[in-house]
Amino acid sequence: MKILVNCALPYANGPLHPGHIAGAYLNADIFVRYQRMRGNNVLFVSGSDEHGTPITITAEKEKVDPYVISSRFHEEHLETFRNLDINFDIFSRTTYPEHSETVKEFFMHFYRNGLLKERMMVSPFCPTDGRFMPDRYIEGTCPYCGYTQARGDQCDNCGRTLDPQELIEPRCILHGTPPEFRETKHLFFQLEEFQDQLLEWLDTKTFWKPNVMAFTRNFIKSGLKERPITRDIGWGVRVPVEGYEDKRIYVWFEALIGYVSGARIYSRETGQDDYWKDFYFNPEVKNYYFMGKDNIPFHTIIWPAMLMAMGKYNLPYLVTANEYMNFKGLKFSKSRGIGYTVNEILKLVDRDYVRFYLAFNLPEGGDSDFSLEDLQNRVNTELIDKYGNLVHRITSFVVNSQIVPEFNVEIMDETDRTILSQAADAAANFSHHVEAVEIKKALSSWLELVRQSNSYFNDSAPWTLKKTDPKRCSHKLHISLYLIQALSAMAYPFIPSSSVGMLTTMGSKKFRENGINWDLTELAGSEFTPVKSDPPFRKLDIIKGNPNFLDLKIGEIVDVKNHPSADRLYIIRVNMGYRSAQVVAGLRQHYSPDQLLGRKIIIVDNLKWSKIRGEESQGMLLAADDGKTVSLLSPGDTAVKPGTPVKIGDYEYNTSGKIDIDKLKEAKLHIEEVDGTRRAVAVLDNEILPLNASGALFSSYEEVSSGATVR
Ligand code: B3M
Ligand code: ZN
Repeated sequence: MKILVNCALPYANGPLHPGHIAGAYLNADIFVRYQRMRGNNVLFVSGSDEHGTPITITAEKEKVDPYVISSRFHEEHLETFRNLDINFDIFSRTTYPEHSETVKEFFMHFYRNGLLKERMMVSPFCPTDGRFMPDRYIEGTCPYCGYTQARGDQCDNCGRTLDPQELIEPRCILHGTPPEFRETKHLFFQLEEFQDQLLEWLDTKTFWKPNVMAFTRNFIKSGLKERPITRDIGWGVRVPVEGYEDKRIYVWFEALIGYVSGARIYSRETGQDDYWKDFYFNPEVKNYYFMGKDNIPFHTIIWPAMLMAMGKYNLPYLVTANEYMNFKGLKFSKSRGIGYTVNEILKLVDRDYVRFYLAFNLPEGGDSDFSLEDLQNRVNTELIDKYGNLVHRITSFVVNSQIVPEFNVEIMDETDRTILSQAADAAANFSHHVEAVEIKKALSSWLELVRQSNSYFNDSAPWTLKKTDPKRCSHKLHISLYLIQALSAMAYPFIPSSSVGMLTTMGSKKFRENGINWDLTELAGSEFTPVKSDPPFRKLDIIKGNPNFLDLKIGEIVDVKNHPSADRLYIIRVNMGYRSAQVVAGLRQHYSPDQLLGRKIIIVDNLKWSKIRGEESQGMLLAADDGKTVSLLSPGDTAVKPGTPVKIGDYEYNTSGKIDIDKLKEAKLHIEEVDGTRRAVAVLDNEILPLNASGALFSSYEEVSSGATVR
């Protein structure tokens, strides 16, 4: 059977974090590996989404071509997927010429069939640069919440979608000048023509998950409207129509076509030009789409409408979307320093452990939370204690006792029959859940069989039977080996390289002869000659190694008042992004309120709160003091946002809890020359480590000498 699996094309605009992987890629890879074990012929496609304004904005900041940015992250994403054993048949690029050709075919088909209509729109035009600006290039004050840095398309503070014309005091982010609003023509895709056809089709999707249906119905509720699919921008796929030379196709519209172009490119590269066609044109072939929840309407409405407009293409069979995996309740963000990238985690943790934990914690039914502590805990208790140990105990017992494991139907007892039927049930449930893309439930069926197999092996007590009933001992060992063979086969989609290692250790004849195959879950024909080996897993021990007990954050001073009853003290209000804190600080002899207002500083966020002369102090601002000068610490990068965590060397805060001033002193914060510049450093585990946030180091606002203490 042929199956097409398409995975949302990640924007080539930043590193992948666990949230991305848990959102769409790991579950797809698990699904694909399982389908291949069942002998199905899967085409597994994804690629880099290289267009769009986030990439051009990064490029303008770095003063390079957008292609430089997207190439950098394309390579990085490829490496991340490779390191995680997520193996697409093709990870394509939307800057490939074959992609623009495919887009052109779709576009011209729509154009000729009257599905693209020209309309006038009002858009921001930057008079300084003499060009139209994408909505994202306009910033201003949000009319709803008053946030001063709302973007033209959305307010990051209150989350509302915006039109740049709604912004108060709008300005262009490149030039700082106010935009004019001018008329400009665009082509609109006639989405509403497909409303009835879409509704009818959606009615057949009774097996879709509730979150996907809810998003979709919600999108349709207000009625489908025509949508502009061209943009006034210079980076993207060209519009193959006269009069549109300065415009480009809207990134979402062409990125979706990346699924088809990716399959075509794969076919050409493997020397079978027509290979892709069956996947899209043979109605027997099911098409699966995997993505994060914010991508749903594009895949359940826009893309199906485009495919309907094309005529003969297969519509999605199943669209499945996960919710978000967060980091301590916040969205992962490299630029804001929240959480880790996948590549950072892979430096500490084996790929199969990462895959196991992300699968265990997949945000399938709702959002989930990632933490390294939880990762270590789950891997050690669920994967290693329960499963790895079982595999090792069984194989090493057989090797050491030199008993030949042999199944003997004549001495089957009730426990044997029970465990064999439990194994059959587990395999059936597992299949059912993976096929419905309920990955966490599949893993639960597996864990259940792990638990049952542990009981079976313990209750069998082969160490006793060995002396009392060698024949039965050999029989029970055979069943035990069969159980770990079935478990390893079921675990393969989750932890592929470890499973292969274990099947090799247990000397599975079927595996030796046929490789990874669902047949390994069947008892019939199973034979084993285990070999001596080390335990399959080593316990994770990464957490207690993190000595950083300081929760340091970037703050911005937003208000300064004199303390009513202490003439050296200020009462300072600090914006920390997600909350604000009141801090009492002895800075009155060193700074005027004007000098402090608006400054970015470091605040110790896990210091016990205290009352200082009757006023509450909810943290401490870090300042250097060399005996002559007292100076606040300054972030090297002034663009760093309030709330950004400050790391010490590579250490994030280890979440160990509140501290007092004496504990703070143990970190020996001071100023030290690092590569010729005076920097704020801490001493942890006898190592001098610089404070840093978003890659930038800290110095002091005013000059202080090396060795100055920081408090
Ligand atoms: N690049 C959005 C995202 O990465 C977008 C998906 C395109 S799929 C055709 O979330
Ligand atoms: Zn707002």
